[in-house]
Formats: sequence, C-alpha cells, structure tokens
Amino acid sequence: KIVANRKKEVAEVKKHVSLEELKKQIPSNRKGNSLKEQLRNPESSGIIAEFKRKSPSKGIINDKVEPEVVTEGYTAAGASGISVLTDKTYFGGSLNDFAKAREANPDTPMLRKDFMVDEYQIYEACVTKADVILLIAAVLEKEEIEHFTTLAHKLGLEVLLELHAEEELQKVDPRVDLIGINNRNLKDFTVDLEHSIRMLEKLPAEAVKVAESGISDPATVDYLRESGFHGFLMGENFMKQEHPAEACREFIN
Ligand code: IGP
Repeated sequence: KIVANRKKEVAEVKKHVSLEELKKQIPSNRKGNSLKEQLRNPESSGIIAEFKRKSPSKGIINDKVEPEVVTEGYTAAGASGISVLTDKTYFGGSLNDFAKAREANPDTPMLRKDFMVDEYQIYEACVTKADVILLIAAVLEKEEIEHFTTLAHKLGLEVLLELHAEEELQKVDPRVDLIGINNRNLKDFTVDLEHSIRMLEKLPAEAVKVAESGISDPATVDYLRESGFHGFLMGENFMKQEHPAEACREFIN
C-alpha cells in the first residue's frame, strides 16, 4: 500500500519537473561523504541519528523541531551519519527537510530515508545532495535492487539495502555499500534483536552492517556492536525528546 501510494506521488511530481529537467540539476563533480568509510572507522560512534516527525506505528513523534537545528546538533554530538525521512504521507517528511539538514551538515554522511520505487527518486536524492539512498528489500524485486544500485553508483551515491525477513537474503546484491537489518517487523511493528543477530550471521563477512530501529539504550548498542554491527540507526528515541540533539549527545557520551 505504501509503495502504490509512493508511485502515485512520484508520478504527480514528474508532471511538474520532468526527469529530463531534473537531470539538468545534477551537481557537477560533487564529492560526497562516505557513510561506509565512516562506519568502518573504529573511532566512530556508529550512530546514525534520524530526523523523523511522525511514523505509522507511533503517530506524531515531534512536530515542534526544525531539521537544520536538530541535525546540526546530531553532528555536533558525534553522530557518524544523519538520516532524514522524505516521505510525507506516512512520516511527515519532505525533500525540503532534507535540503535544510544538508545545508547545516555539509560534511556528515546523509541518508535519504524513503521508499524508493522509481529511478526518478534516485535522481532527486542526487540533486538534493544526499550521500546514501535506502533500498528496502521487502518492497523491491531483485532486479530493481540491481538496477537502482547501478544508477545510484553512477550518480555517486552509496546504497543501504534494508533486510528484515530471511527470504530477502537472496536479494542481496554484492555491490551494495551497506546492509541494514531492520529490528522492527514492518507487519506488526514488534522489535526482535535476536532475529537481527541471526540474520547478521548469514551476511557476507566483509559487509558493513547497520542495525535499524527500536534502539533506546547504550547497552543495546554495545551488544549489537559485539555481535558484529558497525552502525546503529536511531530515530524515535531522540526525536521524542524536546531537544533531540541533546538526547543524542547524552547517548553517545
Ligand atoms: C529508526 P527508530 O525505532 O529508532 O525510530 O527507527 C529507523 O530504523 C526507522 O525509521 C526505519 C524506517 C525504515 C522508516 C527503518 N526502516 C523504512 C521508514 C522506512
């Protein structure tokens, strides 16, 4: 349902800015920030802090904060990367939020968090100066993942491939830069770390691995790190606070 909606929305946007016009806005020789390199660095906190106004499981999380303020604070707090939701219908985000966060954080690896269902969105990510795009295995065919990965790399973007269920392992394209395992089951919203760790053991040893969702205490990060994860994507635990960046700072220190 989310995918069908997202496809319709993209078709609507295309009516205003065609793919050809969008392509003309691609920044020339921009040097992006590598999230993969950042997470491989053992000195890095590994925290990828997310800007998320609302979600289907929680409703409104925080509608009083600005993306540039929060994300600049995330960088200052020592986050290794920033994720910004750009889906409007389900998460209250936008490319405008992303652009504001980008401007405030020129040197931090930034992930465009959305349901990527059309190559048009990958060009948008490039034009908005994202460093990484998310591909969700649960909603894409293996061929789409391959095709989107080729395009992303051509445009200088890294790919974070998100997995949840075991059946999705066969969709892993060895060229993806990072593999995320979503701790949250998108069907019933339950969080299960042990399931993620079992999945992790089936991934290529050299892959850079990110644990996503439902993380709310530093002990969990330590446990996931010891289990083999390099990155930890956290949203709600920070965003539900009045000052998300402060919460991030306390968490990292
Ligand atoms: C963050 P949390 O539980 O810390 O807010 O989770 C992130 O993992 C979550 O927002 C997410 C997500 C997604 C959102 C993971 N995969 C796919 C939208 C689409």
